[in-house]
Amino acid sequence: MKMVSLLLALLGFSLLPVVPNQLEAATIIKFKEGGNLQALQAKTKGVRYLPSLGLAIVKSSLPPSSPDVDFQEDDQPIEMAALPNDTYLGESFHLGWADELLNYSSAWGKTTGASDLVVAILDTGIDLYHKDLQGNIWVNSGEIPSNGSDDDHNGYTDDVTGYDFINDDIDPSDDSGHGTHVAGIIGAVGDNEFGIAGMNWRVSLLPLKIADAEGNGRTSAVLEAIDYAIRSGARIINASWVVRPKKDGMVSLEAMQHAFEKLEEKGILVVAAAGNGRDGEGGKNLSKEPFYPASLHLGNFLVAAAVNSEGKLTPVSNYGSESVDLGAPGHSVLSTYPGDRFQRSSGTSVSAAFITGAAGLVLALHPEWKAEQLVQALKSTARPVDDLQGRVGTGGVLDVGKAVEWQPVQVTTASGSTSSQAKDIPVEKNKEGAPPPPSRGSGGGCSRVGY
Ligand SMILES: [Ca+2]
Ligand SMILES: [Ca+2]
Ligand SMILES: [Ca+2]
Repeated sequence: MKMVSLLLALLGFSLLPVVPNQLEAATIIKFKEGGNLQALQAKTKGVRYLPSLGLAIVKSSLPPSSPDVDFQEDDQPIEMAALPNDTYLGESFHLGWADELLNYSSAWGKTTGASDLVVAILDTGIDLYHKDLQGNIWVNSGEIPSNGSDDDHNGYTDDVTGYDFINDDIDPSDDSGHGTHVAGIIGAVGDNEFGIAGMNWRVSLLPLKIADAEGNGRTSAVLEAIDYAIRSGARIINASWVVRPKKDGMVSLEAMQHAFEKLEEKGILVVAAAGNGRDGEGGKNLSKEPFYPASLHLGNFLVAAAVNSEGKLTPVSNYGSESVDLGAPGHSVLSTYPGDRFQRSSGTSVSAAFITGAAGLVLALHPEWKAEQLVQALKSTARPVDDLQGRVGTGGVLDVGKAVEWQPVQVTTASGSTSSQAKDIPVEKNKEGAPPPPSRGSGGGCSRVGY
């Protein structure tokens, strides 16, 4: 029996293409205003309602046409946006060349982060016990562990350190490495005489597992994670993944767009990876070939392209001045890896983590700021790089040192009172390509997006 299993495993690995979509697919529905949730739950098994989004995930067959349902759509597969390479063991490391490029040593003169700032990492999970992360993992203060009771009434029993939406359990540990690498860039514990320093030496990393060991996830898990993140007080969502494109037909992402719009309403920043070229191909221009969520293009988004140590776009990084905002290191960056290890990794996943880390430092200094100010702070201070002109909206790379010094322009009115320009000037929608634009536009009213 063992021989047969081994043979199948080897065949599966060497001959068959990886089948990415084996996770259980769900149906996503949105309720009408005043829709009757209880009636639906009485008729249908496995309904999980997401109160902050007004959506529900249904993991069984839905009754034919319900009057309470606004829309329904199929689950969509997603994939991680990193390209792992060589493994490093032992020794003490720093983030290396990224320091000079990003100017973050200068930022650290102002702040090294805030331990109560919640950053949600929607990924493959996080190694909760990594010596360089453990001290910065979010703890659900409203939940008493291991008493079999949902003490904070959030719908999840004994969830003390986030949630695993793939296996539906309270252990969002990382069986891949992707999420742990992302987490270390954002917030590996600094000044602890071990490993690396994350951009935030102290922060609250909320692990929300939305993808399996192979980096394959589903949009239904993302929606559950967004609802959880909102209710846990997250200020930033790191999305280092993309929806897997289909060659044929439209892919409906109405529910995901609805969820990201809810985040925008609440002033929660979303940092998304632009995505990487697939199957050995180079990076794509998102203006011609959209990747989601990057191409959703909402006002609370920052989208990251990957650059090398000279600030040049890496060959695999997607780009596009309408959807992608700025470059950040995305080539051979060292960070935490499961089992107290450290590894180098590349891709726009890494770049998104740097942007998230920078936004975290800005929020540590200005905890009252919303996504709108964070977007302006990071975009308007990006350092111009010739190679990025016309390829990302700002034409530049992240400059953390400048970002933490940014202030909204104060406008003096005739009566002599001052007000913040960032708050008083309406957000200009759909302004594209002007480096640096005052804010990101919304996606031109696309309610249904696809490939
Ligand atoms: Ca709970
Ligand atoms: Ca409990
Ligand atoms: Ca450390």
